[in-house]
Amino acid sequence: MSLQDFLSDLDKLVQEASAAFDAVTDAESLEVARVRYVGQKSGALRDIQKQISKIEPSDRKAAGMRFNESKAAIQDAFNDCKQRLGQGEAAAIDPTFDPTLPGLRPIVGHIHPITQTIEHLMEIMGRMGFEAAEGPEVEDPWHNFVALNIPEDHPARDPLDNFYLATANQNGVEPVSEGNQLLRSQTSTVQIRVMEKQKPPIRVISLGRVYRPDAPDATHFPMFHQMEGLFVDRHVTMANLKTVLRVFAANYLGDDVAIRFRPSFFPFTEPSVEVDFFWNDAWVEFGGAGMVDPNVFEAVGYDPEQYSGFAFGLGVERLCMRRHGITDIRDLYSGDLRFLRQF
Ligand code: FA5
Repeated sequence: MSLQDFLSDLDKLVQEASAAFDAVTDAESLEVARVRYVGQKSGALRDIQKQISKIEPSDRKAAGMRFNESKAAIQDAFNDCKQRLGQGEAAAIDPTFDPTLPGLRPIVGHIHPITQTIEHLMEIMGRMGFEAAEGPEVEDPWHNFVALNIPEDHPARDPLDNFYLATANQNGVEPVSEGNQLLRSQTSTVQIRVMEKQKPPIRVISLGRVYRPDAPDATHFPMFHQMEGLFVDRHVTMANLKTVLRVFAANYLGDDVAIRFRPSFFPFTEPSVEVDFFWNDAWVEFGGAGMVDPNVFEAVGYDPEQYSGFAFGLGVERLCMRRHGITDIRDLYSGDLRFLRQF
């Protein structure tokens, strides 16, 4: 093939391709023109490139240079056409792409409502000077019962009311006994752990999981969270307890909340009370509280003649549900993202 013929074919192709891209009116005709002229597999440019090998070797360099110029010109015509259609790269990839449609919201994970509640409660109590303390979820009977003034024959230690851990020896699994370790049934265990390590004054809260073999219903779950508070110093009174809980409730639920104590019994506090908050026209029980029993102080080596203190334990799920208007505790643990994404 002569160089002359090759160059005139090349010029014709540039003219033809430019005219074709000029005539394009929509994404579909753009795609047809693209395949025809710049297509990698069988486009016209590709075909003409193959002719270079048939030209006299001395003319091939010139042919190659002109080919590259023509290729750039056709590519420019194609790019101009794409821009003219206002569809950019995406149109060439997918002619059905409509850049004016709203995008898809990316799925971003977020913090579980109970974790959010825990962070909020820590923040409120932190402002009143309560530091966070932690204890293990697998506990021994000393911290879960004995040091909390719950003696060996107390019904609260019944295996039917607790998740005792089974132990095994070479003969197999041994029967569960009340001396075994257990999943803690209350965060009051952390009171003991803190007092064993620190001397008064003490002002701590502990937020964590507890476990009880309660049948699940709208307000009960076998695993739930408690917020334990402990304040020990000289001359601490029940009035201090009520003030701290009222300030807490006002911060968490709002200024219009009222607080009520009802007489109750817990082995580790004397006197003991149930704590109710009045909010949105109803009294709701949130937990228990009281003045630390002298027997508990003795178990951790504090002198009950010198020190007094209060303690409270509130249900975190109950607080979260009340604030957000959640009516069934099971929703929090169903793993249903349609529910969880609301918080
Ligand atoms: C206690 O657990 C005491 N340790 C509280 C306490 C601490 C008293 C310090 C005195 C001093 P009680 O068993 O009542 O108390 O539980 C406290 C709160 O936990 C309840 O009021 C309730 O809000 C929540 N709760 C109890 N059982 C469940 C459950 N199965 N599911 C969800 N929340 C629960």
